[in-house]
Amino acid sequence: GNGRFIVGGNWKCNGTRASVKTLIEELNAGELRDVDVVVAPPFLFLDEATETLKAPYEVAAQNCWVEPGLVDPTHHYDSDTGAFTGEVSAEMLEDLRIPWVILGHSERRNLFNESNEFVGKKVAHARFHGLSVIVCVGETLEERESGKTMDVIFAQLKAVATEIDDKEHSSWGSQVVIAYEPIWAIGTGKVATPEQVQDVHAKIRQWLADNVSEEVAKATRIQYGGSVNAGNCSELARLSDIDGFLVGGASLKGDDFVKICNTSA
Ligand code: G2H
Repeated sequence: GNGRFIVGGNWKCNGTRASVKTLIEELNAGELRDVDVVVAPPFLFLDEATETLKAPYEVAAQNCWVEPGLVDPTHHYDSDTGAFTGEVSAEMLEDLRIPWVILGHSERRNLFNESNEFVGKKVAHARFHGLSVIVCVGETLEERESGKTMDVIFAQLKAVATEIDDKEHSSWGSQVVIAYEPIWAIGTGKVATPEQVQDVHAKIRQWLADNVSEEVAKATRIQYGGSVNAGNCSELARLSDIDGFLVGGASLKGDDFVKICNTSA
């Protein structure tokens, strides 16, 4: 792996006041080794998580807004606040000192029709507001079976790379994490094989070397996401191009999540 192992807990649209309290207590009770951990509760619980989760846990939002028509998302100060009922802006996350945001999760892309271009603009705008980003990429089963996996992923990466200006590229390594999540492995219990994951991760890294820079390619951390659990994480963590996990279902169980976080140590 490259850089420090990083594990994200994507709670998705789960949690009650009571369950969140319990989960945060479980996480605080866990002993983390040498690892970065980013926990992403629904918006309503971000503030509570920020207040009560102890270091080294950091908090992420699961999404944030940017106006799709925005021409240059890196040079507009206040373009994402305003008449956008129901949305939460990158500026608000910055103001609340939420350090991370997950963008381009396949559930956003598929259920809410977020295009590659829109996700790219969101990433650039979030970076503009100083947020670190976990950007998700991945193919459907149909795309994999028709041999289009890397075309799909490269198009998703390109949309991000074109929106971020050159200056930002040097900070990709620490502040832009790529999560490879094959859609057919999400919440299905079907984990991609270690060979499949290593193959895609290595190709993502090569793409970064060819299209961004060698430096960024080396420094960028690439997570695997899709039915990761306490039982299958060790085998995956051994692969050379896996720098962490993005965990959904298993991040709702404190003990399991802490185990997954400590896989690499
Ligand atoms: C993939 C993952 C977390 P799960 O979406 O982003 O979820 O671990 O439940 O497959």
